[in-house]
Amino acid sequence: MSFETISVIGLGYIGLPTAAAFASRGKKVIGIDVNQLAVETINRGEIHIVEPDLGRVVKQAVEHKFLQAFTHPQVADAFLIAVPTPFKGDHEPDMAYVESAARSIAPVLKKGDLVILESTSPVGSTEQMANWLAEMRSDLSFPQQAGEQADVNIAYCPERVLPGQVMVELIKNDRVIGGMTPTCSARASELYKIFLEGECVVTNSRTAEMCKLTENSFRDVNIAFANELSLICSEQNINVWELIRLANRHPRVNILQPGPGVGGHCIAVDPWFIVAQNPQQAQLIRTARLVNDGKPLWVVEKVKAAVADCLAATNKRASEVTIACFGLAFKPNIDDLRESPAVEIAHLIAQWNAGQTLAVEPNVRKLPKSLADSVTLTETTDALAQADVLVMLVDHQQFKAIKPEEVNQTWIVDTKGVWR
Ligand code: SAJ
Repeated sequence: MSFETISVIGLGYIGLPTAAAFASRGKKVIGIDVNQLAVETINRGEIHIVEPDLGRVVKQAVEHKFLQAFTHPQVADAFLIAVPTPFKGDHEPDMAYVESAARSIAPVLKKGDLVILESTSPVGSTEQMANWLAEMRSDLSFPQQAGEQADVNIAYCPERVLPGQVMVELIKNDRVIGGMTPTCSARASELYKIFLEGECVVTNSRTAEMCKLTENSFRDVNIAFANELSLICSEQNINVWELIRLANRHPRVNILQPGPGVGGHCIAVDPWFIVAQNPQQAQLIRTARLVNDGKPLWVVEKVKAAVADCLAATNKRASEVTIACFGLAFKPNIDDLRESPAVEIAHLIAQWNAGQTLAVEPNVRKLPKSLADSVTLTETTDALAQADVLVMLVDHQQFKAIKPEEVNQTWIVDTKGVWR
């Protein structure tokens, strides 16, 4: 059976691009989000999130009536759930949004439908979702009860797109398809092939769930290695950037780059899902998280030491020392400040600093709430002219273009190796 109408539940960073990708292939797409404002924005052909090229694709899709957003589920042939899975308490995954999305579509499900979970989730979540659906619809059969004969097919298919390149990676990346049965996988592959140029690689739902968590944990562990090296090199008075460049000349060594910490909504979160389910076994994954989460505090200590040196070497009082933070985004060349270690560091510096704290962030026009009262958003040239202590936090292209002769400060804390 082909998919006439596709419904995407959760119109955020993953759901909206996915909805737009199906709509751009001429499919009727129903987007569902509990956020009334997001629904209204999308139905005007506009977007409520920042992602290159997304605005254009959504505008076209809405204008040609292929994409329409609602706050409540409607009948469709396929449902993709792409709602957030944050953590709660002691880094336990919070599945409340997935449960509420699953329960909300249950009443409109019909025989022949396909339900896909895309949200990053702990192992076993797809089976759990299938149980919630079965609980609410005893008139339909599900794969855990009827296997290949199920009325409704269910699969786990994680996204793996890189923020900033979503519209390209969504189409080009290979896709892991974890059906609860081979038929579930076949139908899910058929669905993604509507827009996918990459390959559909088929497995079961538990392996697919673990695969997503593994990908981001792999990156977190590797970044932690680089961050730990930066701490060791600081003690040993070795330039970590040069060290990594040299070590990476080895044909089987490829060390990532240290930084102010790990931000974003995935890499700093997903490894905890593995740790929560496997506290005894996941020693390395837990330690990597702690190393990366500890980096902002280490940077702040370096800034305090630089200010102390500045005070010792000049006649200034603490209240006369100006600190400038370069970059607030969670990674280079984006405007996304959420879960950013740079914002955390700027906040901690501003709370501690008796003098002025400046921030330069070429990609935003307004500071986030946590900095609004204590930090002044400044242009690069003004910050370079006014600050006593410079703190490099994000290697945006604009900062890499600053010429060495424009930087005259003695006290520099450079977490990205821009001002080597
Ligand atoms: N970072 C470093 N050093 C590096 C690379 C990154 O400190 O060498 C930092 C960044 O500055 C940032 C954080 O890590 O703070 C995460 O950035 P990222 O570019 O590694 O990843 P995200 O969070 O933008 O996207 C990741 C991607 N996962 C992998 O590369 C394995 C993406 O493919 C996933 O789809 C996404 O998480 C997700 O949604 O899960």
